[in-house]
Amino acid sequence: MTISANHTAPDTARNTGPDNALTEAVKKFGITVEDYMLPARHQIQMVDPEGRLKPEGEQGTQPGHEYPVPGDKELLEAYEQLVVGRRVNDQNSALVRQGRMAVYPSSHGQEACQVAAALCLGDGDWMFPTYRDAVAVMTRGVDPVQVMTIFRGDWHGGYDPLQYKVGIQSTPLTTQLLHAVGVAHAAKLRGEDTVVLAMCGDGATSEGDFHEALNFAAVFHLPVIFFVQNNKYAISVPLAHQSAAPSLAHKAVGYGMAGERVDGNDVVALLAVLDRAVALCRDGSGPLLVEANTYRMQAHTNADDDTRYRESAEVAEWRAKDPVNRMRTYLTGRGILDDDGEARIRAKAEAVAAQLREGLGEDVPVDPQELFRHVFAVQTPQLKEQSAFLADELARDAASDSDSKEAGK
Ligand SMILES: Cc1ncc(C[n+]2csc(CCOP(=O)(O)OP(=O)(O)O)c2C)c(N)n1
Ligand SMILES: [Mg+2]
Repeated sequence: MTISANHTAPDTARNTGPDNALTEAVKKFGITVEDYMLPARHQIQMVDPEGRLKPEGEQGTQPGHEYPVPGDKELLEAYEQLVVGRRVNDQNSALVRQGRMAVYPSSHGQEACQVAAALCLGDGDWMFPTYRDAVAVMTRGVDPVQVMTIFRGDWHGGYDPLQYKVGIQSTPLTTQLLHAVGVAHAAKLRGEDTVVLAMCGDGATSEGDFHEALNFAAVFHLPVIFFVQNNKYAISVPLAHQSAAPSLAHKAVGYGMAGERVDGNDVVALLAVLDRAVALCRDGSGPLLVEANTYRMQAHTNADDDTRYRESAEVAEWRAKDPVNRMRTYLTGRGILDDDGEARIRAKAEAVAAQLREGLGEDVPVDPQELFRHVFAVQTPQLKEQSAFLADELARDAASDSDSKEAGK
């Protein structure tokens, strides 16, 4: 996408105007614009894989990249959603095996990213998810059965994007980033304080649309957070074959936006970094790029055999960094979570799983004539002819069915 002359940037160039929100924000941090845009030297990690809160000096923060630990209420809510998210991932994988869902790209192991992406947003904000972000969409408040509708081969997306301010779960890689940027641009022109969270994977960062979306968002100072879940694989392609950059967060500075990398299996650090990113975007200091360092624990989808391209030892190494266990240990250790709390949360997760089994267990009523609807505003003669042909065939089928029933009496 070339930015043409009639797309004049609505405010001053980044480093010239005294009113530039980003420059003002950076001044507040007391560091240079470059040091602000470059990610901190280390990824932000607040709770280690053993569930211990790290001392402040070891969390990977540095001047201008400091993050307070989120409040207990937010952390407990996050844990609840982690447990529900894990249960939903595993329930859906079982439903695929039972033929109740056509496909499910599981986010098992990535639940911390999913939950934080939804919890950092306010009611008026927008989320643009991918096919792997069903748990994030559900955490945002969309009915679980509606969220999964897209994965059972039903023809529509399941939910109304406008009602929930959640785009459809995009399968064409990275198209959703452009939609996100468009919504952010519109919100800014209207003077709304909407923040837009745009999600993609590590593989998607190689798409042309990724470049176009980031460049446009940076030039127009749009309130977008590009949230990259680096789960180390794009189907069978490992990260080393995807990018030679020191990290995906480093890509941000090339566009003129701030980048940060965070432990994607540490929901505490994720919430801290994303909460601040939302606040910065709302203040006019967007866009930002946040890279979450995580791992896809299961195959790409049920149609993929991951043993053909990665070692089980690598998967085992990441199992030890599990986001759900880590948070449980941390909260239990702090006395925020006890056995009763755990039992209540588990019961809630079971209730959501039961809702999915029930909702997705019902057959979808199919009307074959829908093949011809919603394609053209005015139907073409060929489609009309095919539709009539199908109607005739269906009527003859129905008649022969009832004849054979009569004969069988
Ligand atoms: C435009 C486009 N090209 C190719 C594909 C096929 N495809 C589906 S998923 C995928 C890998 C994406 O990897 P990544 O962005 O890392 O996301 P992940 O699946 O790991 O969450 C590819 C190449 C697609 N869906 N869309
Ligand atoms: Mg990936």
